[in-house]
Amino acid sequence: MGLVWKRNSPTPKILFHARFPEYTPNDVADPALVDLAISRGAFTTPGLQFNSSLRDVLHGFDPFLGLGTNRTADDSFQRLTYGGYLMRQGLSQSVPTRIVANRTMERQLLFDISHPDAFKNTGKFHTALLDEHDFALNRAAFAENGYSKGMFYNTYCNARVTLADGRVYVFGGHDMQSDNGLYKVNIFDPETETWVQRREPCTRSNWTKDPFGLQLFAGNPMAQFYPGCDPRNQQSTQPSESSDQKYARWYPSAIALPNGMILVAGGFDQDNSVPPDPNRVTKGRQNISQSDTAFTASRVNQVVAELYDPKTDTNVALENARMAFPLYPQLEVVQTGPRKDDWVVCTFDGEKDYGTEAIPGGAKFGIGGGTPPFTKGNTWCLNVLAALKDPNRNAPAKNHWTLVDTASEVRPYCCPTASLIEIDGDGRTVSHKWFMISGQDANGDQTGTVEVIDFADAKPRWKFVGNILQPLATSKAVLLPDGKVLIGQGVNRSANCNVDGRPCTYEEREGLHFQMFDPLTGSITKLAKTTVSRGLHGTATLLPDGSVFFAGENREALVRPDDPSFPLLSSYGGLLPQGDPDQGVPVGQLFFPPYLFRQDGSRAVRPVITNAPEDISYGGHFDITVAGNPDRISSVVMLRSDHNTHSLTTGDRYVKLSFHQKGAARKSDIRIRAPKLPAQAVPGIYMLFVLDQAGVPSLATRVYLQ
Ligand SMILES: [Cu+2]
Repeated sequence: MGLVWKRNSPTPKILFHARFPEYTPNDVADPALVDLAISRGAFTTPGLQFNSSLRDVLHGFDPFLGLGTNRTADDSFQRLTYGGYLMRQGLSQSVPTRIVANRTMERQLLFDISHPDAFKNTGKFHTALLDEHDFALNRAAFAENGYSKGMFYNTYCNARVTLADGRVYVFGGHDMQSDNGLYKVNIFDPETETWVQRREPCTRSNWTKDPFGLQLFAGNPMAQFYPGCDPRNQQSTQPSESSDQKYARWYPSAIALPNGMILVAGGFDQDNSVPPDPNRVTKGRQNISQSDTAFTASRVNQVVAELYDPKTDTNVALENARMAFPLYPQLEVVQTGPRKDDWVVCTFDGEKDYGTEAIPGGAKFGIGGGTPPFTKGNTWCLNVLAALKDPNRNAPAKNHWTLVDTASEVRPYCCPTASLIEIDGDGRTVSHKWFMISGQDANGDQTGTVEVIDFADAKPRWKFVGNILQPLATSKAVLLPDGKVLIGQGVNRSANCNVDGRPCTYEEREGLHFQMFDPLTGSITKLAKTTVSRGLHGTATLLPDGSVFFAGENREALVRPDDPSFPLLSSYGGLLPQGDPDQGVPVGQLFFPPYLFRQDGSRAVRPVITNAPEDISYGGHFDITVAGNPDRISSVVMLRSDHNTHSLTTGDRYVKLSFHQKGAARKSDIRIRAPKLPAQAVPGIYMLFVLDQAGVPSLATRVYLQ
């Protein structure tokens, strides 16, 4: 999720993406059929929710009980829209929910945080206790934002970036069998609250016309696809158009560049060498036929970065600047000199020598693929503009990359970063620190270490800073206006989650304690804890009021299996333990950082920005007015907050600005030096905060930097 701002609205909304943004739960698991045989319902029955859509027991196919014909594992959604490939993980991680009212909602939503119902709640702390009434409390603050607003693709696990004009760029995601990447670039426009029009695939439009293929199968029970719409043909699932990227990807990273373009790096795809296996046999969530192994082995790691130009809605592939990365590589824009074009994009875990794997179209590596063994913690920096202007841009090569340093931890995937830059009164960069926080080490075990590199140093080198409270993967790290980093909701489900050998408690495994990291001192402070666990697919974002909103996660993980507040369900024959692992209840939480409180627990009095410009420009200065004595203001910062997922916080940046009191005549005015170069702060929307001497932030005002 991430913030989206309408031009004349003082507060943003939050754009959510989840699995199947182009469908509702009821679109893929027919509620009538769930009602027909409630004990076999696709939504909440243990073990069965992993399958995809119900078809119809009356017509001979039941994917769950095996009562049908010789194609017992088939179901209509998989066959008609997923090309006959198995739908990995089925519906379990997103769709099942016992909240009936939620089943009609699209999986892509716009959350209006200024709606009076947005944060209404009845004070329940266990997600297992939440019911239809709790859901209804906030419903009016959510608007459907998927298929009904022009989203036709399964864009989950994509790359999402706020463009300089405030629109949201969404690239990639999952296609058939969840492991084929998407070529599609989708753009969300906050002004119209719709998606820029793309071609609707026939798989999707046919599903609207003939849901579950009931008419189709009435005529031909053995039909494999809608007429003229074979989903094994890419043009059926992703009809080509000029805005497509050259390479399809899932789990790519993307970052907004100083020139207004977007760089996409990394991501995986399949090479299409393995077709779906019509004789495939599935059992529960496992595919037990041979084809899955072969299919997984056909995975490719996309090594060609691409540039998206929002002015032309097209992409340029940098064939000349190849580099292999693990899933969701961390990216950072770095200034290299005093001129506008002096910048590079630095990365993490790019490989030094991938030799024979340097094949056109992608470097291949083994089954699983999520944590390639060849990563080294390398920080390579790409001269994007040089690669773009290179006359040999279309010739496969590994040029335009410079190795800066190698960190001591590897941290592939799920390691958040924090980017802090300070600019002096002359517009020079005083420091530009990039932190790597926890994640995974070279053995794939969780680590709690923090390392930093300062790109403003003459020779930037990674340095060890300290440790967070415990080794964690998938932590969410949120930059705050006081320059500290709120860390929360990482998990460590390994046996040795405690470094001291004690058995792990539930709290420790699920990382329920929040913690504050201070980049200035390297210290960590333990904060309040939550009762809601969020792993890989949880996300977090700073709000303009200085609080932090946490949301999301695989729905199956949202209710702890041993939750003591939920009774044993005898209706399932005692199959369920206390708690209900099957009951994904979508729930968000707000965290109020310590700076919002006084020592005695009362709310801190906040400095107030009474006037600030809407637009600011590079190289100049701008004035704001604060209430009261401007001497109380100790810092002025701009925060860029991008759309984050999988703990990737690429694109977020804390920009500390130089300022002075304007003069005796205008006592409440503060004059602020704007960033000098787009490499210090890329063009676009920022939250501007002032902080008083106690470190209490104002509410943010939105500024457009261009
Ligand atoms: Cu994912």
